[in-house]
Amino acid sequence: MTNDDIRNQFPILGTEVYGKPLVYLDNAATTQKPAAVIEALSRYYLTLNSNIHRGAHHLATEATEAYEQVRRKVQQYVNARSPKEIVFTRGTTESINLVASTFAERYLSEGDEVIISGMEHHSNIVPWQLACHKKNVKIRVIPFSDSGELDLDAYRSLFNERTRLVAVCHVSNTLGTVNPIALMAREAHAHGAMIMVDGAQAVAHTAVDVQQLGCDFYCFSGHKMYAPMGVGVMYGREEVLDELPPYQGGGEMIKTVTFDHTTYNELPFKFEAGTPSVGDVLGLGAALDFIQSTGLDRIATIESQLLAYATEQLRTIDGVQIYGTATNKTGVLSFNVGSAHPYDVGTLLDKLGVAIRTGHHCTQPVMDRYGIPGTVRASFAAYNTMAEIDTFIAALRRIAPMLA
Ligand code: C6P
Repeated sequence: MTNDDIRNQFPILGTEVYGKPLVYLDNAATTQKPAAVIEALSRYYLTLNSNIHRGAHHLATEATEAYEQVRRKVQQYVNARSPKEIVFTRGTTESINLVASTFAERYLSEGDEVIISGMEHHSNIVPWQLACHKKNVKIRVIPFSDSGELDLDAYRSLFNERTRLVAVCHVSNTLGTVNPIALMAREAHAHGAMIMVDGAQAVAHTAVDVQQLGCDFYCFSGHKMYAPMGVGVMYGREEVLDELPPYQGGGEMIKTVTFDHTTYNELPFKFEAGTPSVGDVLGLGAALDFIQSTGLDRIATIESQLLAYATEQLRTIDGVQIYGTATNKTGVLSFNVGSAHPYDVGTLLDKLGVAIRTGHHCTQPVMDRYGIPGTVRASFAAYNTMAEIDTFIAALRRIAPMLA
């Protein structure tokens, strides 16, 4: 496996921490950024900075065109039918809040039900609680097995005539499980419900075709796919988005305003109130170029090789317990070392230059399911190497006896 050509595009990977080369294995939290993305950001502020969709001048026209071009790139990347279906947000969290709030207003009433899964990130639990609480709507939860796979029989049994929506992650940020979205979408539609997919952990690791998946909404963040922080996407089917009320009011989302009445702009602008983060959107465009020039297939192959090797190596360390062993997994590896607190493991790994995440990973119900306070989580990206896995495993081997 050679990926020097990928690695060399990421300036930060040359960093040293505590005098040791950085081994960055916290990619599910956020990926590092290739030089092309950083350059796209600074190019915007150096040469193009202006507000979009409203200026009559050259810079504003150029910036607007560049921004709308990224929308078309995203449309192609997820195979949406139209750029009108791509709404720029600040990230997955804002995308899901947008869907939950507007969907509830338009489609939910007292006694209705929404299905989520037991492995959701808090971002795909709390917005539904907020929306459902207001309308007296019940939330039902799909359980999952010890290996971290959703119980699909239980899923089928949760539907009834009051089910309006399923909200589920494509990939679990804690367990790495890839959920069978196409199948789950068929089931939801057969029961007259819609489906919203949290794609935060999927979109940089596996091909996403919203039409093939059959989802009504698909939400993701730029910063987990090599793009800057501060930009995300809410894909929604045009027919559904047309039916939804606006999320926030302000400039750009209107057609006409009087003190008595406002008419709303067409899609997707109806959902993009105020000045967007134009530079970050352009950075997202550069990140998509990076992914496409590298090849998503190649990225997925590298990450699955890293996952297989790291899993095999981890299993050779006494007392290690892995959480999430689904057959269909992406490069996320959650584990504990004996009864050591995950935070202690993380702190010691950090001192040896290895960056991983510890804690509940914003999935407290997953921790409750296993009866643990948290896990240590290593997560991989296309620039990681087998040598880095060796460093990580050697560091763990060194600290394991200290924690026993
Ligand atoms: N997970 C992690 O370390 P934002 O913060 O809006 O970009 O993404 C929220 C989010 C939603 N869904 C899933 C499945 C996620 O993994 C995340 C973010 C990070 O796992 C930070 S908690």
